[in-house]
Amino acid sequence: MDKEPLIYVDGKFVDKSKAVVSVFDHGLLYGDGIFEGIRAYNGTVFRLVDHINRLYDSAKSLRLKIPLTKHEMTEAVLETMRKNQLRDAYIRLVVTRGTGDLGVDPALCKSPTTFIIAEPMASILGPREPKAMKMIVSSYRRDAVDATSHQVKSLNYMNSILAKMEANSAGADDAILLDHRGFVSEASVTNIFLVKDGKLVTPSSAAGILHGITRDRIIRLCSDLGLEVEQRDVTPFELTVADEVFVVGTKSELAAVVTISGGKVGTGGVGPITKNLYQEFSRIVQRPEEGTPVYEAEAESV
Ligand code: PXG
Repeated sequence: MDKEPLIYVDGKFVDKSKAVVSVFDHGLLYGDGIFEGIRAYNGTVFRLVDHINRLYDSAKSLRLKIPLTKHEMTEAVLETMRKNQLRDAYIRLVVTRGTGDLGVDPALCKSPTTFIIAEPMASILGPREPKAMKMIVSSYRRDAVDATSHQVKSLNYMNSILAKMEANSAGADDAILLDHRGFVSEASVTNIFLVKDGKLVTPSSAAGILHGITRDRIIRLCSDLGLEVEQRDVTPFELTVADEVFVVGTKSELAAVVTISGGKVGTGGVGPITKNLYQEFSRIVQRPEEGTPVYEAEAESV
């Protein structure tokens, strides 16, 4: 049998078939935990520092005490990449509240469970065109900022899952969610941008969005390219009259939205600004200075 992938579980590397957590883990019983989805491109973990900082912010907001320092967590991620000899990968880093009893009280959980999975994954970015997606506007509203807000990257994804199922039933690729006020928030696992008259607009944190690391990098890219980006409330009307709409996230990278609830976005094809940002972003992710090197020889040469 081929060698199994190695998974980091609470400080040890174990075979995939033996990587398990307790049925009493509150991450499973109550969704009480946090995670990060991270990508590595050609031996560099893209914006690892940002992901680690966001993880610790999520932990702080839930008063979850991660038993590792940021430095130790960074090393654990890099070591998981090395143990599996990966260069282009998707990394899932999860910290749960740990095992407790059959009650919701986190105070009864002894210590957090940490696991890290790294799997080979090639980028879909390239010199040509982004993927074209058909979206719907979900009938489910994004969780409110004073509820299970997506500003915390928690293990509670039911809101996104319901929207995704609705998209599946409608034959669409994904769903855009509105916030409780009726403004556009984000898609199930991506942040959203629209282009109108050469300017970009993206929902601000008032809409309860996750502060996406890809979103952040795209905003900086736009500023480098001299493109204006407004972060503010976005109405559903604005989506219907946008010239271009695109979504961004670690796993999906950058994808064009060509229809929304059956209506064409702009001319119904991939717009020029979306295409340009996609091509620029495909170059950015390959740069060593955009992340943390996995292998020593590369660390020395940077
Ligand atoms: N919004 C939400 C709600 C997310 O979960 C993003 C935006 C994009 O953020 P980043 O930092 O990745 O640019 C996410 C991303 C997946 C997957 O399979 C992605 C996420 C969570 C779960 C699954 O693509 N998070």
